[in-house]
Amino acid sequence: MDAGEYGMGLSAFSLVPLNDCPRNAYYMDGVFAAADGRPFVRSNMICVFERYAGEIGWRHYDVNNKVRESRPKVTLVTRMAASVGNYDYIIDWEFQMDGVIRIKVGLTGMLMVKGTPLQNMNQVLPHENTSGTLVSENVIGVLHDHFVTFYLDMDVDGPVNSFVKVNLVKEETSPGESPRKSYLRTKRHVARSEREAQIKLKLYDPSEFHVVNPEKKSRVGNPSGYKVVPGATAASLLDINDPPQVRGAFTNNQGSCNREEGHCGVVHTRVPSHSMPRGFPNYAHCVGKL
Ligand SMILES: [Cu+2]
Repeated sequence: MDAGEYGMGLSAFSLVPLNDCPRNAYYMDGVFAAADGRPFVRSNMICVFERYAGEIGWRHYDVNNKVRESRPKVTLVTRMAASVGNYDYIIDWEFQMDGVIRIKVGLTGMLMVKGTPLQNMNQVLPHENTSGTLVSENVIGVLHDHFVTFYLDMDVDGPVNSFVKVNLVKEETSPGESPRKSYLRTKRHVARSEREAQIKLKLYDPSEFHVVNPEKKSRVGNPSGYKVVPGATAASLLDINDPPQVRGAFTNNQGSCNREEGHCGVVHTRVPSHSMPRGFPNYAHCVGKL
């Protein structure tokens, strides 16, 4: 939507102090370009705040030595809200003290609905496709999906970054080798092409996705990098040649990298329309540069 017909940034409007963000938030204005190129300001476009939600940042209890330590979790949050038609997208970037960066997309506003003569679900004929469920008399919440995509230029410790798929695989022991039948090991694969960097998530073929700088090593020789962790994701069920799918081909995979443009990454989230998300259950994450 950022570069599409609506414009996520252009659809962003002023936040409501105290209601959209907590009372310790600092608000920042946004500068936009009008159709004639002139700049104009919208106030309170982004809020920045520290969140202390009573959660644990780190803790450990050493049973043997009876040593107990705990750190509170304090997170720096930046938030904006884009009102695109009937929907309001709330986009949070969270920066944790342990280095984790979390992107959350919340969806609120008004439901996507259509009118119907139906007043109760008991009036639906056995094989009738209503394209959703009644949310009120004569109103159907229409089944559809939202895919949210992010592009990030990671530049981890410099511009020379690699995208690494770390596949978790099952190894089987030889007969008599061990009472164990199987164990886990990792297989690293550095993507050499955009095609190799495409991600299709599979529950029984799990992978981690790392963006590393192979030229910057830690004291013990590991490359510096970030792990990209997909949140709630969904694959498109449409036929790959269906016109909406051709137009939205970025949903063919759950992640990808673009070598020429020097950035990469999508992982999508799907939001069924008639079940309004509570809070921020839907996450989108990003992958970095090849
Ligand atoms: Cu929708």
